[in-house]
Amino acid sequence: MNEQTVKNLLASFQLPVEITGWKPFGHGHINDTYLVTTPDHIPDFILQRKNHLIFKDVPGMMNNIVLATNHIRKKLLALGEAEIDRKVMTYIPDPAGNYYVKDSDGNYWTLFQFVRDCHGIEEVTNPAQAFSAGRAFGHFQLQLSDLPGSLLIETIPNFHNGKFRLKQFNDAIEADAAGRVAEMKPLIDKLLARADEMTRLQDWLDKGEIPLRITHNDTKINNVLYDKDDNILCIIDLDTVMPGSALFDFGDAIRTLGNTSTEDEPDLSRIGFNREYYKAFAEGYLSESKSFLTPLERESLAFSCQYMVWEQSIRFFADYLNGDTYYKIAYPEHNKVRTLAQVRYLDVMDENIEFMKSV
Ligand code: GN1
Ligand code: MG
Repeated sequence: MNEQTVKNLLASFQLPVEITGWKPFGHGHINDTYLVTTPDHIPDFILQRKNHLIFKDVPGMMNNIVLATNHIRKKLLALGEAEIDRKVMTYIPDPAGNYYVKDSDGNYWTLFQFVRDCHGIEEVTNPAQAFSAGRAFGHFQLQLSDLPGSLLIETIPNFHNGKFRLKQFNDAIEADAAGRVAEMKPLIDKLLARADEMTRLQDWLDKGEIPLRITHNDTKINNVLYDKDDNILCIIDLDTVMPGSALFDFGDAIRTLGNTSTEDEPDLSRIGFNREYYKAFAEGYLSESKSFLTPLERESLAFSCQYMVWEQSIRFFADYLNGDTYYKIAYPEHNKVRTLAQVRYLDVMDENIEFMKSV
């Protein structure tokens, strides 16, 4: 991206500030994100190119985000909270009221305020952080629990639908586009063997045995922002805020936070399950969500973690088999390494499942 592009984009948003610089920002696998700095940093901004090959309805997605953030903002105002612009994301509309601008190449760009004096964490390092992450995601679900789901679209249809993900995985095996199936056969069979068990969650949703709620759907720990004293500020990365199951959020958070290493750790011996963080996260989450969770949801929290790791395994795996068309990769075998790391984590989780249920 060059200076003129940045200036043109900011001009389209009619942002009345001088800019002092910009640089790539964050670790997203899907969008392109830039930090745009201003003279006194009050505030700085994030300019983000949304990947419209993945998010096929960017205006619909932005409508979801604006509905959700306005809903939260109204609640914060009613509570008389201070510094609301640090407690919910603030997106900037263009003069016509659109929360995106389209460039001459057909790319969609969005702009939001950078939350000042905040930090995210890539890896939890103590139980207190895990507890507050649980509270943060539980609270986010609670804040959105009275926003009618019918107002929101599915920004990526069937995003955490296990039956749909299984079909994509089977399609990738069938097509064998990158000629990688033979090499991976034992691991493919291992994951397929658990398909019935894992697609139970979607059965419950299909039958209405667990409710659709408005959920975040990408609850990695680095999507929570904290202030300098580690108080929760807000939840970011709202692209996948849409109707979903509360279990998706719980399970996906444990997918990253319960892992003693990263989702793409090449040394499998470093992948373990952190019981202490699991327990702390669950306690934080339940402290916010107990008023709305149903008994089946509560009973299935431990299972949801296995489900989300299985789902992520087959998502990374399908992308590897397809020849790396979805996730950004840092090196050629990255999706294979990610898959192996997720499968190892699933094994480790299985060893801890009785403990997880007991919590
Ligand atoms: C993607 O881009 P990022 O890091 O926010 C993906 C998530 C995956 C995650 C794996 C829209 O999220 O679902 O869990 O990578 N987002 C989308 O790290 O597919
Ligand atoms: Mg994301």
